[in-house]
Amino acid sequence: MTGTLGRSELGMDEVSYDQLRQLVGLVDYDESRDPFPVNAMDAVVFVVGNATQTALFYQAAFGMELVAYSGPETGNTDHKSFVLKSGSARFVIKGGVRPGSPLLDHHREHGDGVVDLALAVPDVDKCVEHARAEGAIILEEPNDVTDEHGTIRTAAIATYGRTRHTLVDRSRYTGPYLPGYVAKTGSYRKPADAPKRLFQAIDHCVGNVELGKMDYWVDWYNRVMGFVNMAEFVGDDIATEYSALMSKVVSNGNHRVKFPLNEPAIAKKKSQIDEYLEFYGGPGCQHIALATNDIIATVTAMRAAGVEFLDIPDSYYEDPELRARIGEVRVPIELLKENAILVDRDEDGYLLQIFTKPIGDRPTVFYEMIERHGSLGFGKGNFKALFEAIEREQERRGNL
Ligand code: TYF
Ligand code: FE
Repeated sequence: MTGTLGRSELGMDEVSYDQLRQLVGLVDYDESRDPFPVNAMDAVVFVVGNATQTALFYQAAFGMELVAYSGPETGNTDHKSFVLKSGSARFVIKGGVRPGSPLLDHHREHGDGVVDLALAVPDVDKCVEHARAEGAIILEEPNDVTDEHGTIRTAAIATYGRTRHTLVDRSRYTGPYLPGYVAKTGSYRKPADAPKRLFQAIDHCVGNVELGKMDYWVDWYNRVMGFVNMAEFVGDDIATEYSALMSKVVSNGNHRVKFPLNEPAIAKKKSQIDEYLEFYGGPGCQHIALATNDIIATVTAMRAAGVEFLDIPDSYYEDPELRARIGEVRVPIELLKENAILVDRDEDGYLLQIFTKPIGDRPTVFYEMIERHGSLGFGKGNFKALFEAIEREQERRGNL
């Protein structure tokens, strides 16, 4: 049920509703009683040390398409900003130009990272009024921004760390991104045999918060944004046994937007979440999961471009218990093994997933590629193998 949501709000101009349902695991829900209706992610906004080169990385290694730009040539003397798309997913990459740019201060403190998980909403004012009543920090009051392409209404609220949620209503706007941006295609040329896209949508964005703060932020998303708790979580048991983290997942009503939240747990080893908090300089976005309908093609192209993924030991694939539990999946298990792709099955179906190593200089942000076939989960059956693989990397960095 799409309710009153329009095509573009759901990202349907690029990817159909039925495709999205499969890709990110949508469920039906009654939108009429939602105090804070959210349509989709509008964009993931990054601040990086070199936006010019990072924008090339996302074109060459993630197959994204450059669509818009703002910078000194367009009258924005403070920073450069590149807008990239893949299906319904939009990334915005910003880097400071002038030495006095606030983005450079942010980068000095946090390194490359996510500053904004922007949300497409049908009614910015309704969301802000609800958020205010629930005590959220309003960073930017609702306001219209207009140019020759129409009007965008935006506002912004603060979430964990220095991360924000900008709320965007672009229903009266036809420009390439926001006022101040010009349409731009890159000089990058992808290989002739490259797939059309390597991913179609953003599946989930994960936040790392401080020890003891996970439940605070789960409650915050419940109250401020009307998000619901999803079934999957990493509790005390898994935390002490092998993960050294606790995790719960909140999502909007139809699961289009899903935010897992992690906190470190006291365990035998130093938590990967503590490593993140130390190197990011506080809470922030840890990983973004990108939905693909052909994970083999996606991973093949990304590997060819030099992206490194976590190594998974052969024993994972040779485990007879895994083989029995997984049954038949789209890809032969030998091919999964060759590519280090993980597989999990639950009552609704199965999923294939793989994780990159941290993509920047600091051991902070990484990516997950996910191919869903009915499963609405996050790969609970893989947590042990995954966390062991992450810890091996942590050890190689000298941070375990
Ligand atoms: O998003 C998830 O829940 C999965 C598993 O530090 C996961 O991708 C959870 C925590 C973590 C890394 C991966
Ligand atoms: Fe994930």
